[in-house]
Amino acid sequence: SAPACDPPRAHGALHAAAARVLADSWTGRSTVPSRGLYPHQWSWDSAFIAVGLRHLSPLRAQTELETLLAAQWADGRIPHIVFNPSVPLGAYFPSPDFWRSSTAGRAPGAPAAVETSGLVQPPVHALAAWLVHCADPRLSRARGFLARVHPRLAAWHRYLLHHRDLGGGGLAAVVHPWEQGMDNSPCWDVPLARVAPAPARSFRRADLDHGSPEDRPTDLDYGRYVRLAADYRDGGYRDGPGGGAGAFAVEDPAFNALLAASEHALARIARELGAAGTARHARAERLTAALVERLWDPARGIFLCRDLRAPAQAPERPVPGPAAGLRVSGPVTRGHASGPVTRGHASDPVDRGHASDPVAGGHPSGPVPERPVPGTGAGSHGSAPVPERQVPGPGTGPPGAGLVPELSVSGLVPLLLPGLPPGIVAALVRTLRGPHFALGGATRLVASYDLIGESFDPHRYWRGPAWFNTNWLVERGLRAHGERESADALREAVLHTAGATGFAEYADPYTGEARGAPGFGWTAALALDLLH
Ligand code: 9YW
Repeated sequence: SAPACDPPRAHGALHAAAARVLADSWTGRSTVPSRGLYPHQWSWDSAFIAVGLRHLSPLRAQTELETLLAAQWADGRIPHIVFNPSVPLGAYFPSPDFWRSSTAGRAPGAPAAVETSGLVQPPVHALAAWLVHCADPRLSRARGFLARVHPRLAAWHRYLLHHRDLGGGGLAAVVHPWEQGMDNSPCWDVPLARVAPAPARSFRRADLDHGSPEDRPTDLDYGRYVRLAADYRDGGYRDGPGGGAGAFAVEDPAFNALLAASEHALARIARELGAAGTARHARAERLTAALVERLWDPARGIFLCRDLRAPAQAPERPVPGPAAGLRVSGPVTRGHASGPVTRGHASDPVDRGHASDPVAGGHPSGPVPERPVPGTGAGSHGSAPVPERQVPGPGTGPPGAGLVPELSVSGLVPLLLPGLPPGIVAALVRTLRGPHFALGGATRLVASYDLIGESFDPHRYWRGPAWFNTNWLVERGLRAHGERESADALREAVLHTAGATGFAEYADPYTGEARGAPGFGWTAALALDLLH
């Protein structure tokens, strides 16, 4: 049955205002992130938006995800943008004539009936589908919602784990900064520097019609985004040898943590459908183990990105200690780091701590993993938490081979995962409160990037501003690990700032001042979710 939809009285106005943003952004089948800046359907935006919409209309929330999934490619990828044919071509760049999905993407099976991009975005969808189901299980069952989305979500995860395990260590890699969703994060500065930018005069940035240039990525960034996307397109959007991706390949902590969280959610979905979800939970734990093995930096107390294309030679000069901010890459490791990793425990619910979401237990079964994750002890059933020290990277010097020494909110998002070793949870919480993020001290919201990092900029997109989706994820992580006071404070800060900024796209992490587009979809949706 549907949950109570009465918002707390004090937040009644906020609830109504958020609902208005979502109503104004609804196109009939899906929700735009922003009418002006982003007038189509975006993949991870839709997932977050569905999480909020479920409190207003479970039917609209289901439709939101169904519309996105209808644009899935035959190889399983969920495209990062689904274009609305009634929006003029010039309203957003790159438009369908750039992506040419229905022709250039024929090999991986792009749909013919709808134009999409050929990139992906973080896999929040199974988590969103489960939460949407939980808002009104009766409606969900009556419409066969989970039965219809389950095979598509399973194919999506299969795509990521098979076609995108470019490092061979059991994690999915992104081949473009737009795929990870934090476009101009300082984490990409070194990997992107190897990409020859497309000439600025070869494209027109529609985003600058809506946002001020100092809040947005630079022209040089865009030149590189365009080059990478065009190369991928010209290789027919094929992954692996012979495909167009190549210059940029990064394993990102948030992307993979969301995949693991979504595997846990898929296990619950399978169970609701009468199957067991055990294999899915086990896979989520293997992903968690691979995250720890490949991306955890014990010295910095945060997960880092791994640059799979970092040059193989040793650094030429001494490498600075933690947080010194110099960007020096160590020798690349293409394969997985050595040493077996024990699987973590598999029974913790993704959504524990949220009283409104029914929590399914972890017994599951579901499809057998199509391929064991190398180096993670696949097939065994160990129940010990993932060991913390089997991590590339010495305690005080450079991070491990290929790890990018930039502290981003992405490295905090794995807090979401139930199977993280307690020592890592404690270290992440310390990092959140310490000088790099100062949560509860100088800031009330989690910044997108290291407050004392040399690339920090409180206004420039993913180089410092606080974003609402990542704050929602960190809030959930804090709550899942029993950090109730911090979670409550963060929740209040998100609600306050969302309301005070008119649901801005992002905000100055110190002052809470609105930046970017107003009336932003996921800001309104996730504020609504936090009200429940
Ligand atoms: C782009 C829509 C998207 C988000 C991304 C954000 C930005 C730029 O806007 O991407 O042109 O796709 O970085 O996370 O999904 O809101």
